[in-house]
Amino acid sequence: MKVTEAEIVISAVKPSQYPKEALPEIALAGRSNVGKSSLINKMIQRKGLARTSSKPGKTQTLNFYRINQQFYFVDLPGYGFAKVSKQQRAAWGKMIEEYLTKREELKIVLLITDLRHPPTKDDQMMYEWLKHFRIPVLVIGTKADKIPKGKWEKHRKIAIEILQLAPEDKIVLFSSETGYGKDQLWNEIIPYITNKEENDLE
Ligand SMILES: Nc1nc2c(ncn2[C@@H]2O[C@H](COP(=O)(O)OP(=O)(O)OP(=O)(O)O)[C@@H](O)[C@H]2O)c(=O)[nH]1
Ligand SMILES: [Mg+2]
Repeated sequence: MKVTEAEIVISAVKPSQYPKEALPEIALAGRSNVGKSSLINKMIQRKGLARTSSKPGKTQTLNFYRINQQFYFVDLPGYGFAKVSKQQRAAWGKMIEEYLTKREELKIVLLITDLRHPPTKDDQMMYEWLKHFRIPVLVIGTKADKIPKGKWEKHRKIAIEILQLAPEDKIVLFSSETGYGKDQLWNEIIPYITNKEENDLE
């Protein structure tokens, strides 16, 4: 996919602020600091459009990035970040849950995990939760550049086991550093952002 336009439209904290054009949305969920915002930047080739940080807890709102006037990437705050208060965590949890369970425009969640490490308890809970609500999910193992290629398949298998991945799901390996996995990821998500009727005509 050639990205010609990418812009942040809104940093939302409540549903009344979500965009109203009814374009399809792809949300990114995952542990804090795992590389969600970096993945968006790599996919759209815009360094720094989604703000990233080496410190966890950078993204604190639902950030809607409109791509080619065609769809949105929705960058969610990360979970599992210890340095926020209980109240803050509960508020984020509610904000994310409300978005994920009620947003009709949401087509698929990219669940971003760190390929170097086995998925955490939080990752397991998130995966189960998405499956429970029948929200389509694609698991990404990112930061692949940080481990030798020879170990990738072993790490993928461990993640499949720990998440108890359903037969219909898969794990896409990715690196925001090198761009590895970018084309495969576009191929996976394009069906979710293209208009069904248009497809039928082709
Ligand atoms: N080597 C390498 N570093 C990465 C990769 N993806 C992200 N990083 C680094 O990991 C750190 C966190 O990246 P972010 O994209 O801000 O992570 P996030 O998941 O958006 O974090 P929160 O907004 O806090 O939830 C930054 O220092 C990135 O440069 C990757 O694929 N490879
Ligand atoms: Mg972020």
